Amino acid sequence: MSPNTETIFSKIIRKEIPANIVYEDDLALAFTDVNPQAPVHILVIPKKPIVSLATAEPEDTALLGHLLLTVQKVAAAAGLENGYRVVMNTGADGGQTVYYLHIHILGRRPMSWPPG
Ligand code: DGP
Repeated sequence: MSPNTETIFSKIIRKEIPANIVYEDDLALAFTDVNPQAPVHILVIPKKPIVSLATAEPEDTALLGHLLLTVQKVAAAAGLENGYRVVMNTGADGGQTVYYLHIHILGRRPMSWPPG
């Protein structure tokens, strides 16, 4: 485990700081974003510390698939039957600010393309 995976999200996993957790299982956690960019804005993270998509390893293949199916489950539970956007900001140019792999689920407003 790289020491730079110790972020605010690690503290949320350990329940050391509060978060509005909407889903949890052995491998993943989902909670609402503190700075929502849409009426529904949820983050899905692995419990295994991974810095970003760019540093995920082949051994994380099943975990990454699990995270995407967690997105599907969480989005359905949030009532996003009309669709939603899934975003993984990766690295500096990708706009990543928290260096702990996370998937944004954004919903309940029309999305534009290209993203900013
Ligand atoms: P990104 O730019 O992709 O690294 O997005 C990080 C997101 O994390 C950003 O939308 C705000 C959210 N965030 C940062 N700190 C906290 C926190 O302490 N609690 C919650 N719930 N969300 C946080």
